[in-house]
Order: sequence, then C-alpha cells, then structure tokens
Amino acid sequence: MMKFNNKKSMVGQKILSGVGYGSMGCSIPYAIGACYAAENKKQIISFSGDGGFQMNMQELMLIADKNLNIKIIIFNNNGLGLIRESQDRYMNSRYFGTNEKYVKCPQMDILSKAYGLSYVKIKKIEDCKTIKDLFNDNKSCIIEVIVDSSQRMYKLFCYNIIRIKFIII
Ligand SMILES: Cc1ncc(C[n+]2csc(CCOP(=O)(O)OP(=O)(O)O)c2C)c(N)n1
Ligand SMILES: [Mg+2]
Repeated sequence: MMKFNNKKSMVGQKILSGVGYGSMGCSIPYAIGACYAAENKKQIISFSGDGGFQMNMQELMLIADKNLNIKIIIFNNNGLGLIRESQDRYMNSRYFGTNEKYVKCPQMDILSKAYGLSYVKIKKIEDCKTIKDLFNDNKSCIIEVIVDSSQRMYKLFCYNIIRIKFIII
C-alpha cells in the first residue's frame, strides 16, 4: 500500500502487485518469479509488511541459495497495521489478533543470519544512507524498516487511479 501511495516510478521500472494491491504473501513469490523471468539480470525490490512477509518467509532459503538479486524491504510495525486501523475506526480501538499480544515480527537480524543474508535495520532517516551500497551490488539482502505501531495511513488509497496508471500484470 505504501508503495502505491508513493507511486513514483522510474523509467523502465515495472510494479507487480496482488489483486486489490494489498494482498499479503504476494511480494516474495512475485519477486522470485520476476527474478527468474529476468534471468537474474535485473534488480528486484520486494516490499512487505511484517505480517505479509511471514506468510512466505521460508522462501528466503531459495533466495539465499540461488543468490537472487532481490532486495527485501520489510516494514515492521509489529502487527497487522491495516486491520488495527480498521479496529480503531470501527471498533473503538478494541484490538483483537492484530497487535503484539497476538502477532509479532521475528528478530530479523537473527533470521537473516540464519539464512546467510545481509541485513540492515532502518530506524531513523539517517540510517537510509547505510542502504545505498546494498543497491549497488547484485546480492540478496533484507532491509528492515522499523515503523511505529501507532502510525496510521496518512492518505487514502484510490484503486481506480492506480488501476489506470499501474496495471502491470
Ligand atoms: C492473503 C491475505 N490475507 C489477509 C488479508 C487481510 N489483510 C489486509 S492488510 C492485513 C494486515 C497486513 O499486515 P502487514 O503485512 O504487517 O502490513 P501492515 O498493515 O502492518 O503495514 C490483513 C490481514 C489480505 N489482504 N490478504
Ligand atoms: Mg505490519
């Protein structure tokens, strides 16, 4: 969602998205497919929430093993943020199944190490400088972006506009 809300793309870039632009568990498999389609000659960037990422994080084995050029960016707000937001709006913030009490993100530094992948954590804007080098090589890596769990969507998302401009697949 965040990617589509900030929908600036560079010439030659393609964006792949699940139906509805918010399906969980799409990003990593799509990234692997795109990587194979491009014969591992293009850089692929995968964006996931911590919840969506955990739907197919076992694929890290393939990514690491075949050294696919995929940069995996995970927005970690420790839970199912979009659903939490609905619970704020319509359920008087009575959270169920969406916060740290029910779902947590694994320790990504340890997980990355277990799969033999490079790892960088972004906690504040200055940390972004540290990822520049990662984009200059053709190795897979994990970039974890820490997001405050109280952060809400700042812009509503418009399906039709996106549909016109960004139909990709
Ligand atoms: C396959 C699938 N299951 C469930 C949903 C419903 N759903 C939409 S957003 C969301 C939470 C996503 O959590 P996360 O990936 O951590 O992203 P966040 O909203 O926290 O940024 C859920 C469960 C969905 N879109 N797709
Ligand atoms: Mg989340």
